[in-house]
Amino acid sequence: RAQQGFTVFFTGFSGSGKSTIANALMVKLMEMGGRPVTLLDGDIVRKNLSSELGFSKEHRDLNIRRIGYVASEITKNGGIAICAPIAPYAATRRTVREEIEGFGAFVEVHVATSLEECERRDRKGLYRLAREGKIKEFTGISDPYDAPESPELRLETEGTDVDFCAQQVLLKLESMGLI
Ligand code: GGZ
Repeated sequence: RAQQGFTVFFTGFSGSGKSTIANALMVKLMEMGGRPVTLLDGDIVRKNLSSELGFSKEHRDLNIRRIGYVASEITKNGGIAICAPIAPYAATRRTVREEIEGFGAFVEVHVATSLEECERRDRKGLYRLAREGKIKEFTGISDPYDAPESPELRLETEGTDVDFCAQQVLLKLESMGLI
């Protein structure tokens, strides 16, 4: 019997390392062969699928619902979807989970890099702009983030490298019987 499809859904602050870990995971899953792997990264989705959306609650929810829909189709067809948006609202993540669990597994991974650490790194200079009020509704600074209460996996990224984090996800997928 063909293995069921699944979605790995990363959530965390801007600059937490979601994209980097998601990319490393994608490479590892592709190397294993078998099922097609699709990465729905925050930036890529915002450019190609949600280009008209901003960062109000309504627009973020719509963005996440779109990602969830695409991931559910991939999961339904037996593929692997990797999503990496901030997805700040717990209720919206739950909706997406329910939609996807109708077709396969939903693996929520909290990239738990603290806000302090994300702001200290400030790789893109966005936190500074948010502190200066030049970016409004910035997650963690002037907009909410509901930390997941019971994700399938929580990654503590501080002091660990990307490869180790991606490996933790693979181990979780193995323990769930998905790979
Ligand atoms: C949060 C923002 C904002 C605001 C622009 N709040 O580090 P980045 O740059 O590449 O990741 C962030 C990205 C967030 O988009 P998502 O689609 O993942 O968000 S959500 O799930 O809430 O829909 C950041 C950039 O967009 N960015 N303005 N106000 N992040």
